[in-house]
Amino acid sequence: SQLAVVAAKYSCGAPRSGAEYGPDVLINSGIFSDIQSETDYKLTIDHLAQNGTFSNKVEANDADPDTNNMKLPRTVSLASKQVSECVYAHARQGKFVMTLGGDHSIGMGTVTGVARAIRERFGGSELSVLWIDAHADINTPEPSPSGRIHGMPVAFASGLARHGIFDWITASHLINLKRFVYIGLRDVDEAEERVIAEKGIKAFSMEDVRQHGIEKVMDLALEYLGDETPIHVSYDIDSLDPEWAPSTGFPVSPGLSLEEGIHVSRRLQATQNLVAMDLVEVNPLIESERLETTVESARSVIHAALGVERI
Ligand code: DIR
Ligand code: MN
Ligand code: MN
Ligand code: MN
Repeated sequence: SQLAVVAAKYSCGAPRSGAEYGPDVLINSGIFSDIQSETDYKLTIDHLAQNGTFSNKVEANDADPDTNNMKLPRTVSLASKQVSECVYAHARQGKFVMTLGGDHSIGMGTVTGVARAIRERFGGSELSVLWIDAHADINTPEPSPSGRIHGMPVAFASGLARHGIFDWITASHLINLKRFVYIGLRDVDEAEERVIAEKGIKAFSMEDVRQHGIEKVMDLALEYLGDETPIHVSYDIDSLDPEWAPSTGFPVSPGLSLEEGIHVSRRLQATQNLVAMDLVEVNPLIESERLETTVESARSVIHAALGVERI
């Protein structure tokens, strides 16, 4: 089987830079050499970045002025379009796609690319998405408190938010919020709470995890999606407690323990329906002295999802 790694080196959706260095830090830590030596995955790596270079945060300027309260919308649109096309091309061929971020605005690219590939491969059937995150990332532009698009990918990928600047997102790209589950939420904006309630989106907050345990939460999440569906997991490293993932832009305590995070991956691997994964928001410029801890955690959740468990 084939594993397509996509290094999405962008931070244009976030308020500060650093996440664009995440993919190289993860790759250089050797996480894929283990996978190659312990599995029979054939592996390729694509490197994507703004203008072929790192997308160090570009200040909003005349070329990309704030629009509808969005910061750097043209830059982010181009970045996520590149991600979507690259991910689509791999997923279309039946490869497992592992995208490394990058800020989470790239999630708008990954899930739309995979959703489109799944529709084509399986005669119109829809992708299921698990969004593992402290945040809901479902702000529409106007009510967004920050205007930063890393807080909006779910809104754009589901068609809840639309804008001419993002006109590359067509019906074939859209994900269905009825086939979507959150795990780990604990920092959700008011307008996001309303949307989640109105649309009846399945959401397991951090409180739910504490109350029922991660095993039960995964039982319910997988039961909700059913076992006849391809699954994409978009894993924000900030879903983990800052103890395990300090090097990220918006750490929120208390979060998932590393063990709980690994459990999520293991359960997804066991379904045999996992077709794609994102691991985003590793920012080497934050809490740099504890970057190693963050990278180790990312490595563990990635390995567990691919069925490579370290002794
Ligand atoms: C907030 C923060 N909901 C926003 N979002 C973050 O800006 O839309 N997402 N930090 O990761
Ligand atoms: Mn996120
Ligand atoms: Mn987050
Ligand atoms: Mn974010």
